[in-house]
Amino acid sequence: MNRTLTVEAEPYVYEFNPAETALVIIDMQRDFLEPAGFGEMLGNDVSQLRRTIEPNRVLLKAWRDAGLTVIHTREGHRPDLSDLPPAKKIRGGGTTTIGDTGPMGRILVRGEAGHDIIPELYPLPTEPIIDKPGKGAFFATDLHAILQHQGIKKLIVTGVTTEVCVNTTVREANDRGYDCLVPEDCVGSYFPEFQEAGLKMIKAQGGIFGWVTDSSKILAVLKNGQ
Ligand code: TIU
Repeated sequence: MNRTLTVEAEPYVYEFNPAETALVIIDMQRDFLEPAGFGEMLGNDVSQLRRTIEPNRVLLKAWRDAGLTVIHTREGHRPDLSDLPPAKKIRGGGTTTIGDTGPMGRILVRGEAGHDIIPELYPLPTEPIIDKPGKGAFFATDLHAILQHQGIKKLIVTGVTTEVCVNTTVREANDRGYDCLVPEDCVGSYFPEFQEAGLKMIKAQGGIFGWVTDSSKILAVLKNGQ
């Protein structure tokens, strides 16, 4: 699919060539989304994130069916924790922190069950997974190189959480010259007020960081564009 499609979005229409656009799914990991995971252990309401699973599943299927580029990310650290900043390890002052044993293995450690992506959105072997130590998907990863090698110029960014890893990634992408579109039903926050503010911040001031839409609008143009 190598032609320009136009999606209704805010603050104005978003134009993209699907062949040059990647679907980037941020941190849909078991520890953030599953009941009894690290997120819920910290007292968060995971249902606020779980409502994004079905719209992400549908969008991912449509993107795959159209033969387009999909990238997944996971937040986490090496088992020896050598890439874990001491400040991140102690932040929050909790008794159980990153690297300790949690409900689904060592918390946010690569290779542990809780660190992996939820089964509903599990990556295909052909889809790169970016293992990132920070909130943004560009910091200390090869994401930018992978996108450049594949001729990707625009990103549709989904996943969790809206105001943390999604916003940080959109800001990093924007500074690197990518136009980002965020489907609001495919991103989630534990906090409804941050969901709202996180989306407003992206589309304010003429799309200072990017565009916001609903996945149904992307699905509609993909279908018509085929
Ligand atoms: N992926 C991501 O957003 N990581 C977080 O730590 N999010 C929180 O909201 N805590």
